[in-house]
Amino acid sequence: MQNKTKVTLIIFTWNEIDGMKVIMPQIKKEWYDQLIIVDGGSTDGTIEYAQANGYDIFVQKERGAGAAFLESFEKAEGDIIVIFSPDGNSVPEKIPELVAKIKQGYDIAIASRYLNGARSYDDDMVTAFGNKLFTGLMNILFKAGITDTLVMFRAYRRESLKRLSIKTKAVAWGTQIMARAARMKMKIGEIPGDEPARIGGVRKMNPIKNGIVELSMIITEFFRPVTDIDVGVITNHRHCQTKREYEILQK
Ligand SMILES: Nc1nc2c(ncn2[C@@H]2O[C@H](COP(=O)(O)OP(=O)(O)OP(=O)(O)O)[C@@H](O)[C@H]2O)c(=O)[nH]1
Ligand SMILES: [Mg+2]
Repeated sequence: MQNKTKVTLIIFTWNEIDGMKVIMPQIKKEWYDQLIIVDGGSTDGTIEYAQANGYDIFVQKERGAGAAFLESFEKAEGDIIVIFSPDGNSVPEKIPELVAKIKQGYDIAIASRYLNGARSYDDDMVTAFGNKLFTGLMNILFKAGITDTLVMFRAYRRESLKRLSIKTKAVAWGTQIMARAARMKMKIGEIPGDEPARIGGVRKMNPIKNGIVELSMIITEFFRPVTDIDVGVITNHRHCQTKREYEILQK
């Protein structure tokens, strides 16, 4: 049997019926091997729409975007995992581009809204400033070398993601991933990806509340002592067996 790289597409929904109707038909079946929709408890027909169209949807047991990630990650069988939002903010055609980036050897591929002329049509002054601030912090504190730390539209090599031992149920789950991946010197790549405006529904994200959670996640991860998460098999397929080796890698 051929060893084909499998792709799991994970879609986050929470009352996104308007976006779903427009975006889901644009997602081509040949782009993925497994599609999982994780729902936050929609009451607007999102669940019924998904079921009527044969999509595999489940309602998360615990609250929080981080819980949505953890519960869907548990079900993911693919070698490559793509996280997608069907609210209009993620461009479906970028899915195969992100997958291709992982196949090139990256552990994480980001659809950056600020790379090479890409832009967000959903940003306001507060979110534009927040993105700059948090990306700057990630680059200074973790040497992440990226242009967009907050976008959820990313692809991951599953084995690399597993090594990060993500446990948080909070909204800043993506930041915990970036901080740990950068600290481990994982190979993080980006492609430019415009963020079109949201289609219908309401924004779930509260910029101020989220900002506080994101900031505390960055600080917590920065001061987290070196543990077994950081040592062990380090990315780029390099091995790092001791804390000392890990510290050398950080320099
Ligand atoms: N399953 C699940 N999905 C969620 C949750 N919170 C948000 N989502 C979905 O995740 C995607 C991204 O949501 P957010 O990152 O919170 O941002 P947003 O509400 O889209 O806000 P804007 O993009 O700024 O308009 C959307 O498809 C949401 O419906 C949650 O707790 N559980
Ligand atoms: Mg959105």
